[in-house]
Amino acid sequence: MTTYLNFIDGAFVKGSADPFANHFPATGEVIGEVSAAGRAEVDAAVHAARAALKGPWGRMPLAERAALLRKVAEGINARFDEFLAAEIRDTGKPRSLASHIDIPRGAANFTVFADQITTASTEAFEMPTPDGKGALNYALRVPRGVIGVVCPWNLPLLLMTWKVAPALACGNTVVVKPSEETPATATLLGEVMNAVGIPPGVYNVVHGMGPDAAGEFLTTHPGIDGITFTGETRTGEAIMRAAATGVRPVSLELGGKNAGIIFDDADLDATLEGIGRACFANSGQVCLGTERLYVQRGIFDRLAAGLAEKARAYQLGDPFSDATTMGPVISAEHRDKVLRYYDQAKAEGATVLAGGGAPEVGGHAGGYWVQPTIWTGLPENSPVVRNEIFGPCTHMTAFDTEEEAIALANDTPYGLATSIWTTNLGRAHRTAKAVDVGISWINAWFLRDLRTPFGGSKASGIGREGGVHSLEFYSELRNVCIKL
Ligand code: NAD
Ligand code: 6OD
Repeated sequence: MTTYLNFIDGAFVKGSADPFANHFPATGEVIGEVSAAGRAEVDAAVHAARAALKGPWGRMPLAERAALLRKVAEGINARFDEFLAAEIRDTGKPRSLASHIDIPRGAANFTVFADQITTASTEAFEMPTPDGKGALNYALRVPRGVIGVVCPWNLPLLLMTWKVAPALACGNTVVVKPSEETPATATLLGEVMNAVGIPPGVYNVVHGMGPDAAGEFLTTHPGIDGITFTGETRTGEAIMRAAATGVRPVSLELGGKNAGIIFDDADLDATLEGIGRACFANSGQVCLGTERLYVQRGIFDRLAAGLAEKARAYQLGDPFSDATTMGPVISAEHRDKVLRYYDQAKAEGATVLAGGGAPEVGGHAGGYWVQPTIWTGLPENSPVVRNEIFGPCTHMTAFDTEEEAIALANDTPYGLATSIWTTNLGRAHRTAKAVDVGISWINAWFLRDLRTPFGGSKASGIGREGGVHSLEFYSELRNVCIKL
């Protein structure tokens, strides 16, 4: 049994709120206890972060700060296996996935934003003045201050460091509230921060739930200068309301109901591989995943048969085994929610091409398992086709024309991502431009260059992070005008 403590001012401390259990999703076993922060610990974390900002961190030259962030990346890599095991125990995701995506990206976020901040530039303008002597304007990039970082459970280390790394690179300090489901890697990162010499108070972690608990205590705390959040759209709305007090900036990366669009000229094998991952990777618990699939009529049946075969080929089992390709979903509550949609799809008369229920997974009876599932035949206004389910499932609809596919893809309150499959170059560019999302992939899915703008349109979020866009959120530009 591991006890997850809060990390405040460089020390691991017990919280004053009621502790809660941490479960291994593959078996449902209790494997740890989370010491939840009350208002007092959240307050202490915010004060420690403020003090660090005014102390050595605030005075540290940029090159030294960037060098320390590179050491954080090295520190994660040096303890790769510990981070990997911690992430697998918290989420149940297969080792093959976490070792290729979650942990390497957790480290890479620190090197990428160390590079970014050391190469960033700002504007300068010379201007004429009536006395003919002129003036010079230049912009200084200054940190925002103490940043509240609120994270989800689906890619815990990856998504937390995606925010912490640029925030620290810009000279801010942070208080992180990891998801209550996944306390482990944020806590372990505290040890790395201490080991590599990040000053106390720069990186703080408070554990607990969201509403009326650590999440809300943090986002409503007047000592927080900006909030970055990834999670559900409804939570994003609550956080935006909290941020309105004191006019604090927010960056919101929210939910999606992403459409995949497959034209009949697509390379079928490449499409099946890419779209298979888009529908089922991480048991469908990826905000960028494809839960609506629009397929041109000429290849619909072949695509449906191929995808159903892919769904049935997933190996559900021990997440620590290299043979396992799909883990459970995160919690009993989430499994029940996903299975309610599975039942609703059947009740509404969907044709189930694969899965559709809860599997038996040998030796893992208490785990939170659901089958990878494919439906056809539901109307576009079905809640199964409209709501984000966040499970390993997708609904397929046939279309005839490019215009029809674009209209279907855009008929959603969300606007996070799309994955378009075609070998027609003109059609690829037209469709990528016409689908109202923040991220369009063509003949690819979740192919990430961390310098690119990342974020959603409509109900999928506000703002862009990534590369210079992260610097724009995590710093402010102060214009200096000097009369010559
Ligand atoms: P969630 O919104 O339930 O929780 C996210 C975090 O917010 C947790 O730490 C939670 O404790 C906290 N929280 C909840 N209520 C709060 C409140 N009132 N005040 C402050 N904090 C609060 O999301 P989740 O279930 O952890 O994650 C899944 C969701 O995240 C999905 O909707 C998914 O699409 C979305 N997501 C989006 C992106 C993106 O980049 N757009 C990435 C990953 C996940
Ligand atoms: O790759 C990233 O940087 C990122 N933010 C991925 C988000 C995945 C959502 O589940």
